[in-house]
Formats: sequence, C-alpha cells, structure tokens
Amino acid sequence: QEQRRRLLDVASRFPLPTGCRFSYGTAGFRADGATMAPAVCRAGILAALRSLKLASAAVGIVITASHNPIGDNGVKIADPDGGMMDQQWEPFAAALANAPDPDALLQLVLQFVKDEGIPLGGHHTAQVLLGRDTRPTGEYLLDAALQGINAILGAQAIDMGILTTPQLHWMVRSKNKGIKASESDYFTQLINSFRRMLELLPKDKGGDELAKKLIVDGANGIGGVKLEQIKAELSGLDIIVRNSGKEGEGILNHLCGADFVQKERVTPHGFGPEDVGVRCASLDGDADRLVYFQMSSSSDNKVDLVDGDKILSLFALFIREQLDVINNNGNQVDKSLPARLGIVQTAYANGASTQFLKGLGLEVVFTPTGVKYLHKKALEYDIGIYFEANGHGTVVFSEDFISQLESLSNDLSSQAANSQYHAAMRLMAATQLINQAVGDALSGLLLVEAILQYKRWSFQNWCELYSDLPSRQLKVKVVDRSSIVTTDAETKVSQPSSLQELIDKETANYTQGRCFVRPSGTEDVVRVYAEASTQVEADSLAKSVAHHVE
Ligand code: 16G
Ligand code: ZN
Repeated sequence: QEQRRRLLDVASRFPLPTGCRFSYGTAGFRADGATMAPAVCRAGILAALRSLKLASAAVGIVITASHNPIGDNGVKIADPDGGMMDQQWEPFAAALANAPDPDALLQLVLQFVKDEGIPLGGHHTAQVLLGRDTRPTGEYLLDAALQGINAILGAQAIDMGILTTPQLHWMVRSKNKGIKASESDYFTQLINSFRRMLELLPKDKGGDELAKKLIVDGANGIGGVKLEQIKAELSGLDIIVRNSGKEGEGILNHLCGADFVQKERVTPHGFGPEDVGVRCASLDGDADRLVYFQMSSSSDNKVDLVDGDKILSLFALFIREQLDVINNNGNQVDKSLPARLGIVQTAYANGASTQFLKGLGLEVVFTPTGVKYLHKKALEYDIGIYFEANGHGTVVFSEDFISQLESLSNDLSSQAANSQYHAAMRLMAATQLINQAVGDALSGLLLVEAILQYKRWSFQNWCELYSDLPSRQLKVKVVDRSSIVTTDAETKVSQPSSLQELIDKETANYTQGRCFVRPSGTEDVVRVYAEASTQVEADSLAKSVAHHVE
C-alpha cells in the first residue's frame, strides 16, 4: 500500500554507496559528509518511527560532526527527554543504515514495526525536530533527513534551522514538557537566569573590570554565531568572540576549538601575545564542549588549561556551598533540603581531580566514555554533576529535588534578606541556567562566569584548585580494535586476558602511575591513556603500554 510504496521510493532515491558500513556509536552515524545522505535519510525514517512508538512525542535529529574536520558530517537522534536515543534501538539503527537495497530496507522496517508494536500506517502522528550545524554538507543532508521522515505516513518534520547541538536537545525536551521551545525561548531562559545569578551576588562584592572580560574561541562553528547574537544582553560580561565563523576567520575546528585546545594545550588560531593574562574559553564546532584556558607568557603559545574536570569541580564546589548554607546551623529559619549529590566521571578524568573531589567528601562514580552513560548515571541522584575531561558535561536535577527547592524558596521568601533564601534562589537560577538535556557550552559558560563572579575568583584561583597530573594519550592502529574488551568503566582490559597483567606491570614502575586502553568509539584505533607524576614518566608509560597493544 501507500506506506510500502513510500519506503521503497525513498530508499531507491538514496542508494547505499558500496563499501560503506555504518554503526550507530556514541556519536550516532559519522563519516565523510558527501557519503552520508543514505544514512541520514534512514535516520529520518528511524526518528519518525521512534516518535510513533513513543505516543507521538517529539524526537530530534541533529546533523553535525561536532569537533571533527569540516568535510565530515554525522547524524544522531535525540529522545523525547532531550537525551540520546535509547541504546536498545541502536542495533536496529545500524541495520537500517546498512540495508543493501530498497526491498531489504522495507522488510527490515516491517519486521521491526511488528516486533516493537509501532502503530505504522494508522492514524497516528509523529513529530521530528531537526537541527544542523554550519557544515557545507548540512543543507543537503537535512534534505535527505526530511525525505526519510516524510516517507513515514503521519510524520511531521519541523526544521529548526542552524543550531548548536544542545539547543536542539533543549527544544525537544521543552516541547515534550509543554514549555515554549523556540530559539528565542532558549535565549530568554539563558539570559534571564544568568541575570538572576548576578543579582544574587553577595552585596559587598564590587565588580572588577578584568574579571568581566572574556575571549571566546568559537571554533569557527555555530556556538560563536549564537554567542554573538546574545552577548549584548549579557550584562556583567564583556565577551569578545574569535573564530566566530565569519568569512575569512578560518575553517571549522581547524587549529581551534575545545578539542584542539584540550588535546594540544596551545592557543587556538587567532590568539596572540596581547591576550596574555586574559580569561579565555573555547567551544567545539557544535558547542556541546567547553574548556577554559589562559596564556601565561608571551614567549610561547602554551596555555594553562581548565578542562571538563575542573569545570565540574567548580560546579560541585558551588552547589555544595549553597546546600551547606541551606542545611547548616546558624540559620534563622529551620528548614532543610536533603539532597544526594553525585559526581560522575570517566577514566579520562585526571586522577588529581578525582582525588580533589573525594577529598571534599563527595561521592564520585565512574562510567564508560560517552555522554549517554554519564548522563544516565547522573540521573540517579537528586543533583548529578557529570563531565568528561574533554569538556562535555552538565548538571541534572531530579524533579523531586526541584519541587522541594521551589517549596523551600516559597517558605523562605518572607525572609528575603537571609542567606538561606539567597542560597536557595541561587540553586533555582542554576537549575534554569544549566541545560538539563545535554552538555551545553553556552549555558555552561554562563554558569562558570556567574560562579567566578560569585566567588570573586580569577582564572588563576580556579586553575590552582588542584594541579593536574601529567598525562599522555596515544592512538594505536590495530587490525581489529574490537579484539580489545574492557570492564570496570573501561579502567581494565578483560580481553585479551594477558594484556591487563602487562599494563599492571608497566604501571607499577611509575610514581602515581595510572594507565588504561580502550577501543575508540569514533575512530578505527585503540586509545592509550597514561598518567604519572612527571610528563616524561607519563609519556614513557603510554609508550610502553602502546607497544603491548600493537
Ligand atoms: C563522542 C562522545 C563523547 C566521547 C567521544 C569519545 C557523545 C555525544 N559524544 O564524541 O562523549 O568523549 O565520543 O570518542 O556521546 P572515542 O570513543 O573516539 O574516544
Ligand atoms: Zn561537540
């Protein structure tokens, strides 16, 4: 019937190029942008089916390859809560993308629809919001996604335009919560909650001009564009955007952006000696990663880096402080706010950060690499703070905690002058400011700036919270990276069975040595990470373990 015809039609319009094999990894599908149309079209079909399955709730499609080179592109699907698509659907996603011909595709869809009880071809509707970043292949791939969505009867596609990845996730989440979900609603929420954070600064703390100046490396991607749009409304901050993506400023992610700065630890393109001593931030190409840096001398281009671990530490300190003010003695009003606070990291977290956080008495847990794992774990707490060292992370608050916080704020509002009330209001503002759906460089940046002003901290104060242990990352090309299997949140190798023993033996030779290996989820390599008390030792540990992997 009509539904079958449409699927066969669309599949024949986007024949699979020979030799392509897609797997739906941590970043969805990703490849050379010019080869992606069939996979993106099929992701469109998949997203529409997902919405049908979930009672017509809105789902999202983001077309981006994040921090990867400009020629790459990718596609991933956001679930109705704004998080990553449920992992249970990943195998079907891959099968769909790899279906060799229209008939195979049709059979696959029909079988899956039957197995999952998806109301296809009936009178149900589906809704898919689409966003893309600034890549040249974006528009062409968007069209492929639209054709995929429209091949499902009852499906409606809504193109939200060129967006940061976290904006689209936020829109999907908001839409399903019945909150206004346009881009201007997103901006309004950011701007208003940031203003409220600044209004709640302790009164005795005056402004300092240097503290307001911030230079942001936009990676020549979408984040800088969006920041330019709102920066005039961010009073209390003086933002300069470099690598903003304008004509002539440079190429997306090339020698700039959060991934470059975090891995290379040097200044991005467009920064120079005149920036020494100024606080700088760097976003990645789709603005879901954030790191900070500062040049300490004009004689070389090395930077002091504040990575995801240290952003996490700042957020944890701030939130803990507000909870302590609310719950501790000395308050005029006897109200409390019990909250389980959890910190989620991956094996890439610098050992010094973990030690610092545990030293504060905080509960720190580990998950494998990939936002879907961290986010899920963080949701187990009243307040969950997660970050990858690469700068992707956020803070999530449980519904229950937010409603307790709301009622506490109401109870305290008659005591508007007291510190307990202010702390509760600061937490409220933070729940509004930080993106609850996914890591968001723009909202993260504003929360960082508000906290630095609250604490009256310079970049240096923040950076000195603890000293990172020297570390080294290496990539090893192997015949089959899937032959390495890890366990314990990727900290240990379970297969091949002899490898972990070798790693342990090498690691024992170094002071504060720590080392792990894992197959990459985005590249055809095995990654080696080593940490030790000196750079020379970290380098040497990484090298000798890499040798065992080869
Ligand atoms: C993806 C992940 C990122 C992770 C990276 C690891 C998401 C949205 N992104 O970019 O969190 O750090 O993969 O890459 O989950 P790797 O497996 O190649 O080391
Ligand atoms: Zn990204």
